[in-house]
Amino acid sequence: MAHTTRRQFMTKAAAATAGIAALTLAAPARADGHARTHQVAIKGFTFQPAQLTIQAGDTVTFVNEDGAPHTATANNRSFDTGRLTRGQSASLRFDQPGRYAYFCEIHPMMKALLVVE
Ligand SMILES: [Cu+2]
Repeated sequence: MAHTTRRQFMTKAAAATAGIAALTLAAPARADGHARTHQVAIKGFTFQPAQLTIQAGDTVTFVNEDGAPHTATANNRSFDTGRLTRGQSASLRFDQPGRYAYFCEIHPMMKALLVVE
């Protein structure tokens, strides 16, 4: 069992404004009850994998393995891990299908894509 910490990164009002329920813990999980947790490593100033496809209801844990601080921030601001220093992680659940391009706010050349099916 992975030891992940769930953190609320946006208020419900902010999430509603963004048109998503991705960070609402009360939202239903996948119908089959087998929501998974995926991991994206942030290392070498890259997101690995650079493209990840998950199912709605799944959780993604972003782990910063670099010495430099990073964020994983949606281009449309629908999600944001906030600043992660070395060894820190943030777990976000995605309930709304879509293609979410994201980047690092500190190093905007760092880009990746999350696809929620
Ligand atoms: Cu960065």
